[in-house]
This record gives sequence, structure tokens and C-alpha cells, in this order.
Amino acid sequence: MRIRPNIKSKSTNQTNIVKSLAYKLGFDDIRITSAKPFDHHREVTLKRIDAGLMEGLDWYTEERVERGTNPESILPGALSIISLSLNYFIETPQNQEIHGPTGKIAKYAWGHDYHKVMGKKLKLFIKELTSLLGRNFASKSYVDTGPMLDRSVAERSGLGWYGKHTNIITADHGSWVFLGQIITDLDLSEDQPLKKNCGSCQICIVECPTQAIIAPYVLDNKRCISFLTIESKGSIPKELRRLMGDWVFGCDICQDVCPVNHQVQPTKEPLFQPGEHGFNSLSLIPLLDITQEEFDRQFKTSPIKRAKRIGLIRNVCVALGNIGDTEAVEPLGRTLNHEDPLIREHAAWALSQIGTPKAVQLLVNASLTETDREVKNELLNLVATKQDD
Ligand code: B12
Ligand code: SF4
Ligand code: SF4
Repeated sequence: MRIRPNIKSKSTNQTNIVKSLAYKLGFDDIRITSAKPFDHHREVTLKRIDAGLMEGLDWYTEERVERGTNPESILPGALSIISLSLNYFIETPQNQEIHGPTGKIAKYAWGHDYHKVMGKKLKLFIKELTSLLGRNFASKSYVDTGPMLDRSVAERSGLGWYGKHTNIITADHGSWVFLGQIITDLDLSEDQPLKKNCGSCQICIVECPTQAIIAPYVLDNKRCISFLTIESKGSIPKELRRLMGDWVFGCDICQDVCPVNHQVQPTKEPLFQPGEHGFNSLSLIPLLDITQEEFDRQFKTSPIKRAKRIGLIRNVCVALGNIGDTEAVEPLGRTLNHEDPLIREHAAWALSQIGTPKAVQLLVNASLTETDREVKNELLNLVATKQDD
């Protein structure tokens, strides 16, 4: 009888090594796709930019999309993309002792900055793989740190499928996952996209408070609370402020309501736990007076620093206006003297929402002394509206 030679291809052996290493290093899932261009994703994304749906993100350019959908342009000789996920789901801690009104933080920002945590893991992955394979290989790794469309890679590799809220949903951890990838010249066996979808469910579309999901799989960036509280640096459109509730950094509503996201096992990553490593909610009133030094110290390792100090104080004003707690009236009154006109304008809006006689009196006083023309006009408008009420 003839003995059959081992017909396992080199690519399959390498693929097995790559996959086992990912789980050993604590990634929650791994799939592989080729480094072929993402033609369909490019076409859809460029149409979104054209339609103004990515407005407000000046760095999100057509050139970026062209590059990010053509892996060869990032890594000449690229053959495969290793797509990886890291679960960040954490249960909301009970019995927290926070006094006064509090603001919500999106789960993804409860612990250390994921760009750093997952970025380090990706670098370690490359280092250990080099040693396991016994040779160097070309690679580029990203976790929301470059032009690649992280979700397109995850979808084509079969790591997950698109939810109508536009996030990638995975079988084991729902959409509570960060996505990263390594483009490489290693020749690995490809996985196939999944055939799953949302069926007739529309819950996230209905529950989004700002109607940012304008159609299944289509997000209007400008309406998303995540954009408004993190990326946008200017005045928040008034018609959206009331809809933002008490979110001060990001928003989880479309993910919280998604049935696939229920009963997900919490992450084991220690650096994603709030408490010692971050915050799952913030006491709002003290933030109105936060100094730059204190902001830098408090949010040093947290994704919250992306909002910048002025952005965060602006968000705090909006949340305080929506919460309507009269405890905030005095502190907001002091904030009408803030050095930044953007903050003065949002503090004035918040006081007008609270609307007690004391709040209105503070607006009247400020309208007499305000030096910035736009803020003064805004104060006069708010006072006139309150006096008509
Ligand atoms: C820009 C950006 C944002 C912007 C704009 C979002 C947007 N419109 O994409 C803002 C600031 C609003 C944002 C918000 C959030 N973001 Co963000 N963001 C990004 C970033 C940098 C680029 C995304 C992008 O390229 N968008 C372009 C649009 C066109 O892409 P898309 O929505 O995926 O579009 C695809 C689908 O619509 C699909 N499609 C189109 N038609 C159809 C039809 C059918 C039938 C199907 C199935 C699919 C489909 O094809 C399109 C093209 O691929 C990525 C990181 C990266 N480098 O990729 C993170 C990223 C997408 N964000 C992430 C996260 C965690 C969030 C938030 C959850 C944070 C929060 N809690 O506040 C929210 C979620 C809001 C939401 N509902 O999407 C994660 C998502 C992880 C996941 N599981 O999907 C990413 C991947 C970062 C990471 N590496 O982990 N984000
Ligand atoms: S993150 Fe919030 S605002 Fe943005 S689409 Fe989801 S529910 Fe709407
Ligand atoms: S809430 Fe429903 S429609 Fe939205 S992503 Fe989840 S399953 Fe899909």
C-alpha cells in the first residue's frame, strides 16, 4: 500500500499557527480575507461622502477611502488580511456612589483607550508570529488607526456581519467588539463572509433618539450622538441637543437595544474595566470647572480625552440642561463667565432648559454683560423666549 504524502499546504499550516496564536494572545476571534481591493465597499463609501453623510469629519476624505480599500497601496506585495476582534462588553456596575447629576459614557470608553490596548496586542502578535514561523514577513497593523475600513475587513473575512445600525455583529460577542487587522504578505487560507443578517428587525432604527440611522445600514454622521459628543468641536445644533439626553461621551442606544447583544459574556481584558482604569459615568457638576491640568490627569489613559476639555464641558452643559436638576443652576450660572464663548452659549441653553426663575434671572444678568456678539444674541433670544412662556 502506498503511503500518502502529507498534502497539507504551507498556507494551511501557517493559517493554523496564525489562528491559534490569536486566541493564545487573548483576541476573541480571528478570520482571514485576501488583500484584494474592496471595490464594493469603496463604491458605497464614496457615495456616502458624496451624499454628505460623513460631513463633519474633515479627515474622512475620498483619498483616505481610496487608499483604505486598496491594501496593496498600503503594503506592496500584500496577500492576506488577518481580521481580529476584542470583546469590550462590561455589565453596568451597581450601587455606585456618585452624588448629583451624572452623565453617560459609551461602553467602549469605560476603560483604557482601545487603540493602545489592541494596538499593543497586534504588535505582540506580529512579534510572536515572526518567531513561530522562524522568518520575517511584511505587515501593517491597524485598529481604527489608519485608512482601512475596519468593518469592511471584518465583514469580508466572516468575522461578523453588518447590523442595520452599521456596526459589525459577531456570533459570540454581538457588536461589543473592537476591530483590528494585520495586512501581510503571508499567503493564508481565506475565510468566507457569513450569510447572517438582521431579518425584519428594525429596533435600532426606531430607538435611535436622533434618527441618525436614516435607512437600514445607513448612518448620517452629523446626527449621531457619538459624532456630536466626540468628534464635533463646535456648537451642537439646537434641535439635536434635547435628543441627546444624558450622554456626554459616545452613545450605546442602538447597541443596547439590539437583541443579538443581550447575554454577551463580559470581557476578560483587565484594562477595559472601569473603576481603577476609567469611568462608566461622570459626575457632571465638578466637570464644569475642570482645568486643563486636571482634564489631562483624569483622562490620561481614557478615550475621553479625544473630546478635549472644551468639548467635554460643552457636552456636560447639554446633559445638565436635559437632566433639568436645579442643583445645576448655580454652577451653570458661574459657567456663564467661562473663558470660552462656546461654553457660555451651551451653559445659557442649559439654564433655559431648566427654566426656573433663578435660571432665567441668571440669563438676564449675563445678557447685560456678555461681550461676544453671538452669545449675547443667543442670551437675548433665550430670555425673550422664557419671558413669552
Ligand atoms: C468614522 C467612524 C465613526 C463615525 C461615523 C460612523 C459611520 N458612518 O461610519 C462616528 C463618530 C459617528 C462613529 C460612531 C461610532 N463608532 Co466608529 N468609527 C468610524 C471609523 C473611523 C470609520 C468608519 C467608516 O469608514 N465609515 C464609513 C461608512 C460608509 O461605513 P459603514 O457604515 O461601515 O458602511 C458600510 C455598510 O453600510 C455596508 N452596507 C451598505 N449597504 C448595505 C446593505 C446591506 C444589506 C448590508 C448587509 C451592508 C451594507 O457597506 C458600507 C461600506 O463598507 C471606524 C474605524 C475604521 N477605521 O474603520 C470606527 C468604528 C466603525 N467605530 C466603532 C465604534 C465602536 C463606534 C461606536 C459604537 C462608538 C460609540 N459607542 O459611541 C459608534 C457607533 C455608531 C453607529 N451606529 O455606527 C468601531 C465599530 C466596531 C463594530 N463592532 O462594528 C470601529 C470599527 C472602530 C474599531 N476599530 O473598532 N464612528
Ligand atoms: S450611537 Fe446613538 S445616536 Fe448614533 S446611531 Fe446609535 S443610537 Fe443613534
Ligand atoms: S437591533 Fe435589530 S435591526 Fe438593529 S442591528 Fe440589532 S438585529 Fe439588526
